[in-house]
Amino acid sequence: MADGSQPDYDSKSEDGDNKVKVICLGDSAVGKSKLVERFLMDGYQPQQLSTFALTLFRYKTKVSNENIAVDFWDTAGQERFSSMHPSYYHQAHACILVFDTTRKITYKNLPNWFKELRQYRPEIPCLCAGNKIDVDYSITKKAFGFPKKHNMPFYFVSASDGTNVVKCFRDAIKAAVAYKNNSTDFMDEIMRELENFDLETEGEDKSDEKSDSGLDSAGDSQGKDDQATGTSTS
Ligand SMILES: Nc1nc2c(ncn2[C@@H]2O[C@H](COP(=O)(O)OP(=O)(O)O)[C@@H](O)[C@H]2O)c(=O)[nH]1
Ligand SMILES: [Mg+2]
Repeated sequence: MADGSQPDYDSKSEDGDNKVKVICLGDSAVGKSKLVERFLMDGYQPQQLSTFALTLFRYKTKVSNENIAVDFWDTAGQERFSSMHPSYYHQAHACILVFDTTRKITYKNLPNWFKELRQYRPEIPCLCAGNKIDVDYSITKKAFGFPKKHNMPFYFVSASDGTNVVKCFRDAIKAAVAYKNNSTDFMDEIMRELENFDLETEGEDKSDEKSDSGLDSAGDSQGKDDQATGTSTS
């Protein structure tokens, strides 16, 4: 580490904890860094990986009684170039795909990020977060087709006021640990939990007939490759 090289996530941490790596992906300025900061608040020790201009934040926790050291990786803005250095994906155990609910383009770009993720990490659990809902809470009445289509847990979040941030990151950690420990049904479990989970806002009418948000159309209609990941029955 001191030389700026990457930690090895196959081995245990210095104090014997199981180690997982969680990455955030999405366009520039969607709030990836702020979300990590919000989740960690004061309990983090950022470490600089000079070689790759990346920062990682180590967070110690427990999942089902196992001590876990989680490294959240953050970029130094490389996402501006619409793709990440392969080292960012290397050995990652879970990914949070983030978009900005106030900027459609960041939602439309999700399939591109997802595609790149799958090139490097075909199997890892992926969660989706629509950030900045504090700007306009009515956005949470809209439906977003992309996460549903890929069977990803979806969270409306706000790094500014903290809505759902802990929930989303805890689920990402659980998914990462389950993936590393070769457990199979963790996503089902998270999805089931989410079905009984409501955003704590002044939700008056919860009709089932949410129409898909107009945000969705462009990105999805041309996403032919989306189907590849959809079903695999054999
Ligand atoms: N209103 C609002 N602004 C946010 C929120 N999260 C991030 N921002 C702002 O969005 C900008 C980009 O955030 P940053 O975390 O640097 O984005 P990143 O490039 O994805 O890491 C900053 O000016 C943040 O203050 C949020 O939940 N609500
Ligand atoms: Mg950032």
